[in-house]
Amino acid sequence: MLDTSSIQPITVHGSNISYFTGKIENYFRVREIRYTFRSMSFPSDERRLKSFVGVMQMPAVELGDGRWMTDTTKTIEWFESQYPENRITPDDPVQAYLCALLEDWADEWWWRPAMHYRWHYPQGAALQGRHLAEEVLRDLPLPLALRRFLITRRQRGGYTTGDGITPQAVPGIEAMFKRLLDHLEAIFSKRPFVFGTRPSLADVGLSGPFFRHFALDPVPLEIIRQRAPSVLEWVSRLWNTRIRNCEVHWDTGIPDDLGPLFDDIGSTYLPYLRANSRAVASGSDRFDVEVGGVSYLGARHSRYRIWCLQELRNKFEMLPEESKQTLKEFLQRHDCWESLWLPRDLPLLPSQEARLPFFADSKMIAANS
Ligand SMILES: N[C@@H](CCC(=O)N[C@@H](CS)C(=O)NCC(=O)O)C(=O)O
Repeated sequence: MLDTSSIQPITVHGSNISYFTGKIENYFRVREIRYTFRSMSFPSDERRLKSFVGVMQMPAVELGDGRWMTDTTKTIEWFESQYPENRITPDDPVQAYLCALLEDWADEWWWRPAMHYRWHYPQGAALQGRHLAEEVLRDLPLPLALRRFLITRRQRGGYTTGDGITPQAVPGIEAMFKRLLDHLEAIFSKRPFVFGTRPSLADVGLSGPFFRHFALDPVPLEIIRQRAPSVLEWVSRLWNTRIRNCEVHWDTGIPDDLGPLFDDIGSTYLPYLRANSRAVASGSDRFDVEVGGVSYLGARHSRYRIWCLQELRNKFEMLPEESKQTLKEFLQRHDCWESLWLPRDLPLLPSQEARLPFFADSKMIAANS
C-alpha cells in the first residue's frame, strides 16, 4: 500500500456501476491508494455535493482532512503530483501527452456510446435501471418500478436520444464501437497494457468506458466476448494489477498499433469538439454535427469540453521543444493536429475550472441539473 496516511480515510462516493467511479477505482487500485467505497443516495446527496464540490456528479472523493474532490482527470493529476513514486504517467513527455489525449477521448467521446448501449437496449435498461433504483435511489420513497422508470427516462433524455442519438445514428455508433474493439484487440493480444507491460494513464482512462459499461452491460459485453477476448482480459487485468509490482519502464516510443486510435480521434472526437466550441460560442444549447459518417442531431453543448480542449492545448504548450516537434509530426499524420487548434479562441468562462479538483464550475453535460 502507498503511504497516504496523512489524507486517510479516503472515501469514494459514487455508484458501483458508474463510468467515472469505475475509472477512479481502477486508478486507486493500481496505485494502491487505500479507499472505501460508498454509494451515493439521491436526492439527499445532491445538496451536499453542490456545496462541497460545486456540481452534482460522481465520483466525489472525500479526504480524511475534510477536503472533497471532483473530476477524475484533475483528481488523478493531483494524486500523481502528491505521490510521484510509481506514477501511471509515463516519464517520456511524448507518451505522457498521448496518454492525456487518449484519456480525454475515453472520458468524453465514449460516454455517449456507453450510455447508448446501456439505455437503448431493454436488457441493459432493465438490469441497470433496477440496479440504480436500488442503489442510488434507495431512499426515494417511491415504488421500485417507478424509480426504475424515472432513472431510465432521465438517462435517455440526458445522454442518448436527448444527446443527439437518432435511430439513424445507431448503426454508425455501433460500428464505431466495433472498430474500437478491433483496434484494441490488436493491441492487447500483443501486450498487457497500452504502452507495454506497465499500466499508464491511457489504460486508466480507457477503464472509464470499459470497466463499468462496455464490459458490464449485456449487449456490449457479448460483443466484446465474441469479438475482442483480449480486451475483456485487459479489463480484469488492469483491475488486478498493482503498478509497484510491474516492470519499471514503459516500452519506448509510440507503438505503431496506436495509429488507428489516433486516426479515429482525428476524424471524430476533435471535429466534434470544434463543433461544440462553435455551438457554445454562438449561444446554442443544441447543435447538429456529422463526424465519422454519423449524424448527431440536437447534441447538447458542453462547456466542460471547451475546457478539456484548452487543457490539451496547455499541456502541449508546456512540453519541451523536441517533444513538441515529434508530437506535431505524429498528430499531423493522424489528422489530429489542425483540429487541436481550431477555433483559435475558445469560449471559456473567466477562470473556468480553475479550482479543480476541489471545486467544479461546470458538469460534463448540463443535462438534468
Ligand atoms: N469530468 C467528470 C465527469 C463525471 C461524470 O459526469 N459522472 C457522471 C456519472 S459516471 C455523472 O455524475 N453525471 C451527472 C448526472 O448524470 O447528472 C469526471 O471526470 O469525474
